[in-house]
Amino acid sequence: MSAQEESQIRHDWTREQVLALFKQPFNDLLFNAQVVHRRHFNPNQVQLSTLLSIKTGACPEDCKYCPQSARYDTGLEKEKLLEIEAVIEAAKIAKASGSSRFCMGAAWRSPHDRDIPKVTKMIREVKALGLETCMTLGMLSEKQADHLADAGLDYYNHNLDTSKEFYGEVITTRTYQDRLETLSHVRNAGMKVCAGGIVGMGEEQKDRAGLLMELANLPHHPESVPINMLVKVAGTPLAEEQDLDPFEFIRTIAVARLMMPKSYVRLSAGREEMNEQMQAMAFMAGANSIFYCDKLLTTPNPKANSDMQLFERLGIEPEPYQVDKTNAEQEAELHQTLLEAKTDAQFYRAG
Ligand code: SAM
Ligand code: DTB
Ligand code: SF4
Repeated sequence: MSAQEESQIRHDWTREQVLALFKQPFNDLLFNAQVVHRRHFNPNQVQLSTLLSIKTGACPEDCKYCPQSARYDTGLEKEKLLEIEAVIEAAKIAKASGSSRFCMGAAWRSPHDRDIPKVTKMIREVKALGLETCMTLGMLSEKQADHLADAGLDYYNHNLDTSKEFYGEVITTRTYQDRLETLSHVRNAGMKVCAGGIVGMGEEQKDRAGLLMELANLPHHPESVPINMLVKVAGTPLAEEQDLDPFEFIRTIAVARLMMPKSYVRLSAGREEMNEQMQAMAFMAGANSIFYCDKLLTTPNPKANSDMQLFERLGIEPEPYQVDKTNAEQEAELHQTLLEAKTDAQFYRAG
């Protein structure tokens, strides 16, 4: 496939085509991904998102990777929904340390309607500090998505986690279709979509390809694609899973970059176990976002100062956040992207 074709916005990938990308020689794959990356992004800037768990543990779902499921004994202290003051305090620290987005996560299957006024207040107050906002609260109804969008939520994170075929090995309490429906409610409500998955759960390459195929074949690519390396937590069913070959992880990032050229690809959970060379290679492969906080939701993440030292050594700078964009400008951008997606899909089919 030519570099020209690789940079097209496509929504019609077959698994064979995705596997062919995975199977390129490593140097070719990295080079192609870097070329596509440079077409759409400054290669020396990385977006910083800070995570906060606003409601921890005791989750009724059975996701086999997750330390927060009530079904596994991981020794986690459960907590109620945080008070607004604690959230604002954490957001101020995130902003002061240079983060541009504040992501709030809750260990819920889905929010109760009674929680919506509390989380919409959090959105408004965090936005007022001049930060982009993201939430991940589980499945959303259409109405709940509309409420979050009305409060000004910029991104909603909801991961597909893995391929359709492997999904049942990992989660049984909600379906793949449930996840796709939540993503569609988020998109229809006008929010940006953050959707990705986890690798290293014992899945095969065809499942990693299947995950990326599902994401790229959505009607509109997620603006943000987190690629998490499984964090193995004692007490979860996946605690003893075998390590994934680090080069296969880098390949997954590079293929995500090729398939979703304009999306931010986030080098997400799992950085604590990666050395600096591996993280640098992930940036080379097209990752351009990280979680920048000492703790993810419940597990450790590299310290902010060690991330800044790495950036310094690599000549990378944090991506600045343009807070002055009006809603109308953002809507015009989204409209333009939708138009381009449609034109590109037509072009590709015609070619
Ligand atoms: N409860 C909500 C849900 O699952 O939709 C939101 C929070 S949940 C913790 C968000 C995502 O974190 C999961 O979909 C999964 O992709 C990721 N995650 C959770 N535990 C992880 C682990 N041990 N390693 C890597 N990623 C993990
Ligand atoms: C995502 O894709 N990764 C983040 C975020 N979305 C919410 C969560 C990672 C969690 C890792 C395990 C933990 O710290 O509990
Ligand atoms: Fe609950 Fe989310 Fe963890 Fe699944 S990933 S157990 S839904 S907190």
